[in-house]
Amino acid sequence: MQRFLTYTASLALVSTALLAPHRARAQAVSVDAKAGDYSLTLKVLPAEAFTGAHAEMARDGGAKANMVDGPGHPNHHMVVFIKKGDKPVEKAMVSITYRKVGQKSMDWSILPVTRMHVKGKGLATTHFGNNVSLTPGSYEARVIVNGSQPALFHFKIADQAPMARHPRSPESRVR
Ligand SMILES: [Cu+2]
Repeated sequence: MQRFLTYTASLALVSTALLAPHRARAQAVSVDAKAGDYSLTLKVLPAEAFTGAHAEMARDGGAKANMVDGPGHPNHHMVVFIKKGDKPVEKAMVSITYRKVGQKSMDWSILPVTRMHVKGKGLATTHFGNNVSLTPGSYEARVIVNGSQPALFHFKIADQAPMARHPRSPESRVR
């Protein structure tokens, strides 16, 4: 177990270093919507590291984080920032579902919701979501906060996902 953890941590380091030059080219989505009394901002960013020396995220609750080099090889970080009035919400029951639009299969996927903040930036940067694998296309996401009415978001993922240029592509690793 100890050896496995060390291996995973060093993989995360290597991958962060390899991905870093591509980050500037990766697209960032930011969409606002209301869920009852809550003001939400959905952000879809390049996948973020939760572990290792270059960790950007500090997980502090909720579901397990999807690691950048874990199953599914997530290439994005889909998260929601929540405010009530002007105050960032640091504790909430959040559900996030999403689906690709314009496909035959339109089933909603459930995003396991991790609570995190930006490492070193304090709880005011709290947000909810996870790393996730998204192929290019149009998406909608539905977010419910503490049993609110769902907020509906629409966003697009452009052609170039960061993992597509990764030397160890998902395909080559699976087969
Ligand atoms: Cu995050």
